[in-house]
Amino acid sequence: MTLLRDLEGVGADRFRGGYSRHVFTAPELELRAWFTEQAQRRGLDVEQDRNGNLWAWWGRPGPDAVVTGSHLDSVPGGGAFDGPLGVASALAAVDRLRAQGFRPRRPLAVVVFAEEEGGRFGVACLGSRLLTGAIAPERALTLTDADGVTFAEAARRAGIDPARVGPDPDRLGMIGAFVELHVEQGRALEPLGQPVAIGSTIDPHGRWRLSFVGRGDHAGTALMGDRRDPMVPAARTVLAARSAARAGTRATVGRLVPVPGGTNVIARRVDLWLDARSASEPSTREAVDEVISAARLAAAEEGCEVEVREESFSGEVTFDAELRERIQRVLGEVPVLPTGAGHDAGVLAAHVPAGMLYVRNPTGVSHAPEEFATDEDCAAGVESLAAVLEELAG
Ligand code: HGY
Ligand code: MN
Ligand code: MN
Repeated sequence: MTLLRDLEGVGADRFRGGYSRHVFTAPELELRAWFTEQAQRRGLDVEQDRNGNLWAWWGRPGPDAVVTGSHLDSVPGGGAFDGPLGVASALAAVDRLRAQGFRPRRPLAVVVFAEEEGGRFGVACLGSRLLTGAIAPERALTLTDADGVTFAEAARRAGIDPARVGPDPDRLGMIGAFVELHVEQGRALEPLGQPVAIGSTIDPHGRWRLSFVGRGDHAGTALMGDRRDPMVPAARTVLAARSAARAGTRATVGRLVPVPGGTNVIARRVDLWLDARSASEPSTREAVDEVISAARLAAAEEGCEVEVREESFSGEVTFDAELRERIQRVLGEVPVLPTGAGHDAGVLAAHVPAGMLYVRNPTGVSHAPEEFATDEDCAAGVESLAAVLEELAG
């Protein structure tokens, strides 16, 4: 997709592969500047809200606005499409509508939400959670990144007044409908031979941090029987996540950080993060409880302490039925898909009519460089999004 090609290379991560574009870091700020320039070139008025989300308005901001967009930040080593495809497609849809001589009869906005992945400060959908009051500003402001920089400090450097961070009911109240286009994550459309789908639900999902504390020592001199090595219960917890993931539940440890992390050093502390999801909250929590019990047993058997903290949890989301039917009428017979991936649309869905469009990903892979969508399918996504926006704002 032409607009996406503008972003190639920005935040390329030579060590991890893919892209690392974390909120308010140089690459993401570069993408924000790109978005602002592209939106202004289209005559849209761009503003940054109190929480660092960008809003590009076609027409004066006002009630009953039709809003689309997504995010520009990525996971570490992420793909090129997760987030930016929704933003670029929204700009391309504006082009298409303007070329048709369309003039919205309701305010229309393209939004870029901040920190959707939680890749820097650990809480997913931070920008939309702040907007909707789903996270307390005090908690958000004190979140820290791997270097100990707080969200407050990073936001301040990005021109945001930390004292104003928090719920924005007036802005939320302006949204009449929100539709997010996103690359498919999983591989349902390829076998169906369809380029575009409509979202139906988002699985309940959460993140837990487990911190194991033992005794640091020399790898070569500490006798095995004397050790309190936190890496051992951490490793058993990773395996427990795999065995707890049954009957459709997904449990993952993708991030594990030993301290100090030396080759010849027995760690004194190991932090790991568990990501758990399934179609129901009870089964998600059941799996998590099983993992946590295994972690506590493993820690005790190794003479280590363990602290468990739920960092975020999102309940099941069912997108607005009326909006979905309206989208369906516009797009005709396209598949309707559930997803295990969280999105800002899922956060907004608790407050405003929200919906999603997915563009086929032939690899099905996401959160990795292999994430992909063909130009033809991206064009089909833009055409679908433009038709939906015309229906909603016309
Ligand atoms: O983790 C997720 O599901 C989303 O990509 N933030
Ligand atoms: Mn993602
Ligand atoms: Mn995403």
